[in-house]
Amino acid sequence: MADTAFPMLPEKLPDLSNVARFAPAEPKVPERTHGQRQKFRTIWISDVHLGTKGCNADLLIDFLDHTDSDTLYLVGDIIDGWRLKKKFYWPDSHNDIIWRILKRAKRGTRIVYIPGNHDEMFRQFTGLNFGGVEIRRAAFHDTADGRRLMVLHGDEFDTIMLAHRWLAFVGDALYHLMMGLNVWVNRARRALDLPYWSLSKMAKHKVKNAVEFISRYEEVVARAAGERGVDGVVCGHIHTAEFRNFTHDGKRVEYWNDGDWVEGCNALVEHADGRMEILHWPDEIAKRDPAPAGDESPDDRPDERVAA
Ligand SMILES: [Mn+2]
Repeated sequence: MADTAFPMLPEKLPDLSNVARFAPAEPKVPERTHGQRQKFRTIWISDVHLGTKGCNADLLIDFLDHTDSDTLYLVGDIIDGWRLKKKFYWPDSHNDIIWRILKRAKRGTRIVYIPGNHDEMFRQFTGLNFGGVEIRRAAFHDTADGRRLMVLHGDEFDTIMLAHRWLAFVGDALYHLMMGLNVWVNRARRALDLPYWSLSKMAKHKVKNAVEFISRYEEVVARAAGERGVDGVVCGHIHTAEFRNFTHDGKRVEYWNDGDWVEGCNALVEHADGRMEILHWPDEIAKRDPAPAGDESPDDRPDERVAA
């Protein structure tokens, strides 16, 4: 019976049955029912990378419990099938996220899932609807103030797929290491009568390339949107939340990247009037009013005081 539900699932895939055939069990982390949810017209999130240790599941659960929207776009790399194929890692909190997304669909949120390159195995289901989740290759979104935005993951615009921001940081650490190493390399070269050769210069060049890659990626995506005649584009993929204005044939083209839930913990939202905003969720948590007395007041938690 189970197989007939997903007849096209290739056998080589990791067992995603607990994701696909989601059981209506209660989540491990109960949904917060108190307090008002922040209501948006639209929410875009991407690059969650469920199935990896890097995924910031707790923050995303907090986000999902404090927000609501008419439409939710899942802009790709929600589940990291690449990693799951190598090693199955699926803590309860990751299931809790799937549970919350499907619960939203049941509550009436329109959910559009655009698989990315890490969850490309779901692309074969393009056009289908699973539990209220529409699977699309790309989508067009009309904002409340009449702008038409193209929504896609964005991996179709890079060829090397190594544009993640952490690469720049790894590059930076390597650069410093190499600056130290450079001294010794050139001392040795001098002793051997060889000309000076800059190891650090080469490393610096690589870091600069990573930064240039992001900038070039944004231009390429915006140009593609301009060529399609839309007012803007929403994408993810490079783990760098950003808003930029471009011009194509004298017409304004907006570039929006909704960031990620690995390092940035960003979501892109559209307010009721069409105004869009990139949220950095840790900042939103910090802005929150302290919990009402009696609910989570420290006096009620002697254990924590001892621990502190
Ligand atoms: Mn990606």
